[in-house]
Formats: sequence, structure tokens, C-alpha cells
Amino acid sequence: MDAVIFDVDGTLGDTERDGHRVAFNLAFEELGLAYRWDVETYGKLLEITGGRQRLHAYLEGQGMAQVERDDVVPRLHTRKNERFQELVADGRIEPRPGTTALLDELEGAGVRLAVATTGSRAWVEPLLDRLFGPGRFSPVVTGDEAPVRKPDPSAYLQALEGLGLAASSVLAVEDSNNGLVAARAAGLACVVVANDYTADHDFHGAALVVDTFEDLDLATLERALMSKGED
Ligand code: XBP
Ligand code: MG
Repeated sequence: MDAVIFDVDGTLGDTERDGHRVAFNLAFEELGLAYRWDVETYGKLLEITGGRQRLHAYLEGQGMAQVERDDVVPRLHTRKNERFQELVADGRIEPRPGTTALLDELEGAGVRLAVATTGSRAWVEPLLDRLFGPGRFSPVVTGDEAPVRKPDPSAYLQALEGLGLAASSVLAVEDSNNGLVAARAAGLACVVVANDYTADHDFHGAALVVDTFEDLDLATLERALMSKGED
């Protein structure tokens, strides 16, 4: 195994329920909009990857016209990202338990670490630096470079290109069905570390599904890469 490409939201970090969701609600408030996303509503909205796309879909469902959405969504999303970065800086976003030990073990064995996320670069880099220390992942492919969101494989294909490696020697680690489908479509074996929001997703085709990074080590990931997962 030459490299592991990690998803960020819900995978390396517990970012959604107490992070992005809270920041979206602050953005609604700041713009004087009465919408608020509770934990359950946000869980359903997570099926739509990408913050802007999520806002558009929700506000369209609320009957907001496209011309108004085209004005309000970019402003909401910019504010959401600012508020989210403040939560990161305040140490309110945690790495998922077991991530740090696994990253250390992989690096110690010479396995390269990369990121493929649909999130925005504005907050992805500060979050990774804060949670794991600067410069741990290369390349870091974000939604800014891969505008077609997961389940499209483009973020993973760009990460593979940046690594200069064949998919056969690289493993993906994801938390969601959308992420798993994206990784598989890029030809990668994928380990899923499920979380509360994704526990009932369809993980058919995963090489391995666990609930915590504490169940993963280098040897387990090597075996998962060899087994690939069913078609
Ligand atoms: C993550 C996302 C992102 C985040 C918010 O999906 O869909 O939209 O929820 O980030 P994945 P932005 O973990 O599959 O990459 O607002 O920056 O899009
Ligand atoms: Mg994710």
C-alpha cells in the first residue's frame, strides 16, 4: 500500500452535526432568515454533497425563486464558512477517535497521506492543520478543484493524479455512501468508518466497514486493499 486518500467531513473529523450545521444556522440568523436546521433535518440534507448545493436544494424546497437563491446562497455559504472556521479555531471540532494514531502509524511505515473532499478549501486546510498539524496530507483536493461533487469520482481521480500512483496501490477511507461510490468509481478499494449520520447507508462494495478508527491499523488496511470489496 503506497498511499491512503482520506475524506474529511464525517471521516477524519466530526464536522457535520456540531460544526457545519451550527455554522449554517448562524449564517441564516445573520442574514435575517428564519430557517434553522435541526440535527435530523441536517442528516437528510447531507445526501446532497456540497454546502452551496445543499442550500440551493433546501431553499428551492422552501419555495425560494432561483433568482433570489442565486443572490442569497453565495452570501450564506461565505458566512457559513467564516463561522465554521471560527469553530475550528476555537477547538470545537474534534478529530474522530483513533485517527491520530492511525495517521502516525501509516506515516511511520512510509505510506503517503492524501485528502479528497467536496468541502471548500477556505476551511479544509485550517481544519487539517488544527486537527493533525500542518503539512501532513499531499495532495489535498477540495471542492474548489473538483467542482462536481461526490458521488462523482473527480476528487479521487485528481488525488490519484497528484500522487502519481495507480489506483491498485492506494486505499480510500470514507464515511458515507456518496463517498464510497466516488472512491469505487475512481477504481479505489474503500474502507468505510461509519458514524451516527451514515450508519444506515448502503455500504455494498466497501472492502471493510467499521464504526471507529480504533479498529483500524496498517495491517487491517493492507488486508482491505488486497480484498478490494465486491462489485
Ligand atoms: C461533505 C460535504 C460538504 C460539507 C460542507 O461531503 O458535502 O458539503 O458538508 O462543506 P464529503 P462546504 O464528506 O463526502 O466530502 O460547505 O464547504 O461544501
Ligand atoms: Mg464524508
